[in-house]
Amino acid sequence: MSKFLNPFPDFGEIDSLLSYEQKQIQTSVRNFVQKEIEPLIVEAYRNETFPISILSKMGSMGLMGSSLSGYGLPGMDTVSYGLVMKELERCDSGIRSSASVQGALVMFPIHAFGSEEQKSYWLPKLAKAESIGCFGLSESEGGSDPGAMKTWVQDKGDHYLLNGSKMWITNGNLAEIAIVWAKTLEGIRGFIVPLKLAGVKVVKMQNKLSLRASITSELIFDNVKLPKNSLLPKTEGLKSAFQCLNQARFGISWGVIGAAEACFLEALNFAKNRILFKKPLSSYQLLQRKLALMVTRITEAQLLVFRLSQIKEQKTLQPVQVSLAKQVCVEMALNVARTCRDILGANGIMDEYKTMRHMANLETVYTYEGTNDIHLLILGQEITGIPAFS
Ligand code: TGC
Ligand code: FAD
Repeated sequence: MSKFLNPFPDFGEIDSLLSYEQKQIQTSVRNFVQKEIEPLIVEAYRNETFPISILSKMGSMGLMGSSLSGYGLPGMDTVSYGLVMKELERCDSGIRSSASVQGALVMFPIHAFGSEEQKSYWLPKLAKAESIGCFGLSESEGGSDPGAMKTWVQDKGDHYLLNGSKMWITNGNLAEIAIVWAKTLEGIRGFIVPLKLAGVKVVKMQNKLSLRASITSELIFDNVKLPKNSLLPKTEGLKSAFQCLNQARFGISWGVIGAAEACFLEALNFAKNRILFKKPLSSYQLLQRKLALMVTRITEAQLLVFRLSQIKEQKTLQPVQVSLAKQVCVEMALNVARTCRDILGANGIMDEYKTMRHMANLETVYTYEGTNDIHLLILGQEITGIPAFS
């Protein structure tokens, strides 16, 4: 077999750029996923449940908030963090989502905007997955425009009063706390909301046709009395919420490449073994064109995220570069998954093959964390200087 396909497409020779430690991290996460998560994923997807037993194992492996440091956190470098996301999403986008939300959307805001007391209490627990968190930004009336949110918090002197609702919240029914973004007299702020408080209702959203191995919930807040220490004191408007999204969007850009590689390898293997018109399917020009284009697109994405990781490591990565990566990588992965589904023929619609599960998941990934359109509009604004959102 060509050295480039042993075992995954590596025409950019990215592997040769990885340090010994980065390769060790990738291998140990891949082995963990294959042994502990792959055997559970099809059942979880069929039953629309999350395989909860894996959370504490992910915690003990340092996969929660792995790029954060201090408070006993792993402090992984940017490429290692990307490789973790990629290996998780090679199995299922819902599995990567659980770690993205816990790390980038719950631990990151506590780390970046929390008080010393909040950080030292919550970060070690969340890192070990002894406690699970969720992130409540989107509401039912237009997730792309979070500034139009209706959820609000009033300062009542000795406590805060929270009212409103959040929709499409990953990990909601698994979570002990939610990072809730709400309007206040001083603008939008973030709060750590314990979901056991009186007046909080968490409702599982059922019958999704995508990201089924992930829990998605609605959070309803009816006159919830929040203690004063719930406020994340350093949050300043929507931009603090967007800073969390930058972290998660970056991880998604790496993650979806894992899903694309998984689909590609499944389709390649199928095409090599499928005999049609007396020859292997892979011997036909039309097939080879599809395979060649997919490897090309995957390689472009691999090179892009590696380069942006170097820039992130230098702490100069701009949000617009993250938008570019999220848009390019997710669109690539979705197109690869659709092409692979086609190559598998009728078999491709069965869950014995992973490709259609990835394809359906990627429809969610295309939409959440800023839709593909929103990221193109962010790029358009950067290029022209004209915001076209409204
Ligand atoms: P706009 O006026 O443009 O900005 C408000 C303030 O925020 C600053 N800012 C950013 N700062 C850091 N990083 C970014 N990416 C930033 N984007 C904007 C901006 O400079 C401004 O700062 P200041 O100092 O002037 O106040 O805000 P806008 O309301 O007009 O928003 C524009 C738009 C459309 C780009 C934004 O709303 C957007 O990104 N919409 C998409 C919403 C979204 O991505 N939601 C995701 C919800 S969470 C989720 O989906 C989790 S999925 C779970 C999983 O990962 O599994
Ligand atoms: P809308 O904003 O209504 O957009 C609908 C369509 O309009 C899209 O095609 C969009 O691109 C387009 N559009 C929007 N604005 C413009 C414009 N100005 N110009 C042109 N076209 C435009 N949110 C959280 O806060 N926390 C979570 O944990 C979370 N998890 C999620 C899990 C799942 C499974 C899903 C599906 C979503 C999740 N979300 C979460 C919500 C997600 O972030 C939103 O779905 C997303 O931001 C898009 O919002 P919307 O669905 O309301 O679509």
